[in-house]
Amino acid sequence: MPPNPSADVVTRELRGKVLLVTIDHAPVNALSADVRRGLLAAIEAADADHAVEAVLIVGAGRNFIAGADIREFGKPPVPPSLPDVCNRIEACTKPVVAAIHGAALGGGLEVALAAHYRIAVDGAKLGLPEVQLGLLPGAGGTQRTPRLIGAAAALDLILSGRHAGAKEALALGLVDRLGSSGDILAEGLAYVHELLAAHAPVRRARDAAALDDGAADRAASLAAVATARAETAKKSRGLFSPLKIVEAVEAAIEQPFDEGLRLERKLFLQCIDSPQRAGLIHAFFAEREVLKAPETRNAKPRALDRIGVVGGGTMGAGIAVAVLDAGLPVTMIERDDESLARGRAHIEKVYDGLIAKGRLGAEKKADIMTRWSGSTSYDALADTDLVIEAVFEDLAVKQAVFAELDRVCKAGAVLATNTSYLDIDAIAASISRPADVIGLHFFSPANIMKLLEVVVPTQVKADVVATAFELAKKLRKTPVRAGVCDGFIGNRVLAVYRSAADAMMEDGASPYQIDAAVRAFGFPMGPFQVVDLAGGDIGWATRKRRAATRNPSARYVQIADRLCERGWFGQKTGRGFYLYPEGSRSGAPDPEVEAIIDAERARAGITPRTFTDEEIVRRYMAAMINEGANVVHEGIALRPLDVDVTFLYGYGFPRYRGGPMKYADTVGLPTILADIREFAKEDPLFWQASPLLVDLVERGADFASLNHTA
Ligand code: 3H9
Repeated sequence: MPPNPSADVVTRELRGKVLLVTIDHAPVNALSADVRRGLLAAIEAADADHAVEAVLIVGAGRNFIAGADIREFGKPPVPPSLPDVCNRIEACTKPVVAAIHGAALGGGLEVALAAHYRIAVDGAKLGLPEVQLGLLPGAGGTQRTPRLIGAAAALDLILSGRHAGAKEALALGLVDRLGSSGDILAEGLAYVHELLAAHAPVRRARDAAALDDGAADRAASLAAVATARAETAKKSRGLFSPLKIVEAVEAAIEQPFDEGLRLERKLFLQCIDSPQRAGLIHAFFAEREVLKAPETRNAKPRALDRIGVVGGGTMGAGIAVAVLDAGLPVTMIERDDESLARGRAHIEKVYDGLIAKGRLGAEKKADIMTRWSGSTSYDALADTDLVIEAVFEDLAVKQAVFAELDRVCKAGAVLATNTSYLDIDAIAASISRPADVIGLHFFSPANIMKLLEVVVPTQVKADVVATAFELAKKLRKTPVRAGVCDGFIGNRVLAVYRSAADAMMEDGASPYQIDAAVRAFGFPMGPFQVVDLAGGDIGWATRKRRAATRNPSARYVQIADRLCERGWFGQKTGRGFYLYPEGSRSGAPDPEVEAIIDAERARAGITPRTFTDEEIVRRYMAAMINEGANVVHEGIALRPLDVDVTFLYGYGFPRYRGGPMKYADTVGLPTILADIREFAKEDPLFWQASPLLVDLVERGADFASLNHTA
């Protein structure tokens, strides 16, 4: 007999009158072709076997079923399709019960909804998260869910993609029973026996009554659809699948079940074909791949029980909040009592904000603050396992802090700097234990932003890197491994596309047009809005510091300097590139800024020209991609996907485009290279094609080909 791989991943065992069907496909029981075949065969066998009176489906390991096998999307489909498998489960002539523990997500929940009865235990997570992958539930989820729990609840679940726990699933009507113990098999078998004893009939979600034909029910359901459609059109700017979800759920109300399924299939295939699906699924795998830096495999993290933070400014306080939120104690060091009090006040302000919004109780805040301690003496850090320095961005100042840490910290303590661009090798080399020094580059506000660049200097030990990744996990941050250079991955690439934006501004595009074009691409803000939010003075200080080392032949646009000279630093001063009347956070275009830009163009001898929005995006993206390629080429980023995750999590890159390098592959690298060569005719010094980009184009390869596991 030919080998039957489904036999390994879906096992069948007759337990008395019950056919126990176990899906055992590590790591998460995804519904690969073998699993689908195995499930289908199991139901066929149950129907054909007189000894079987009911079927129980369970998942082995930590989950029921995590959903369709995401790795199969974009490849030629392999039968049987999941909708066919679900329909076959539902059509089974004997009661089929799904016993759910862990994840029952996407296609996993759809399998459960096709079963006739469902039981879930504590810790179960039920949801239809397809929307997060640019999809809609494509195996009956848009048709069975509203029939079981009503249109409004189904729309909420499917459009948000959120997970419901077992209790909520029971309340919603997604499951029929809660198991009282954690033993899913025992709970499932007991439930099946109870159903058999009660002669419970086969009961199909396609016939369920939540969308009754009654006129009132129908009107309420259609109203829920109308509301969802209006909200979705407003909220999911640029996303393809949410409105398709609304359309599919509407069909569940208005059309017979089989018609609805047909529409769902059609819409699902449209989603599968959309570049958004490819971008979102790339993001899903990339954010898991970044966790696999080589050091995390080869070394064990050190202890992380007590954390120190040096500096109580915006960054230090934000980092301290992130640490406190992770349930860890934090010791903050400041130079004097006043600064320390300010540091504590910064932290309290974050929690007071949550209290004001009703998201935190005063008692909880008090409880959290018991884990905070402060001191003006470095000696208070003697016991800490890891210290993060977040003081003024100046090498000498930081080296002085590290000298103190070297003096007081216990052997084996990890000494981290939050510098955004300084040479961490130089910081490490200045103390007696360079192997314990690492960069932890948080993004502001540090308690909110998910990105953590783990900057790996040359002398650092592998277990220190592994500790940094462990810290990221505890803080629920997304770590990206970066090498030491000016700006690491993110800020280095940012500096280049900011220059491209400045050049376009001086050449004739208004900052408002550039921002609008970048927003239309999918970023939440354009580059000049970002300057106004962060504070123009920060970049100005950096530009002044670098003036002496700047290549005198490189183009330097002075418009931002002109604004800063007037004290227009952005939101905090009420004006920057935009005007912010009365503390408003959304700026209005400023004719005076436009006049300054005109004057600067005249000073530079530039005759302004027009740019289309498309031209703006092409230049902006070409600059970002080219520098991203350089960062990979130099080994600053391990792979293109590390650049992608940096931009998705730290710079507002639209997730549905997967990140700049994924986007480059979508457009085609020859097109990007041709653009760069075209732009180089105007400014050959700035537009130098990255050797990696040239090499990939010559080989007919793409960035994805470099995304192997590090
Ligand atoms: C769908 O179902 C479409 C249908 O409606 C219609 C079809 C016609 N496939 O996250 P973890 C891998 S769309 C393949 O670290 P955790 C993951 O890459 C799907 N692989 O574990 C990782 O691999 P590696 C709807 C998958 O315990 C490993 O499993 N479902 C899948 O932190 C462990 O993952 C979803 O969107 C998959 N579906 O969290 C659910 N899922 O070890 C997506 C995971 O090589 N999954 N992997 O890096 C999740 O949300 C989480 O993985 C889960 C476990 C909560 C299940």
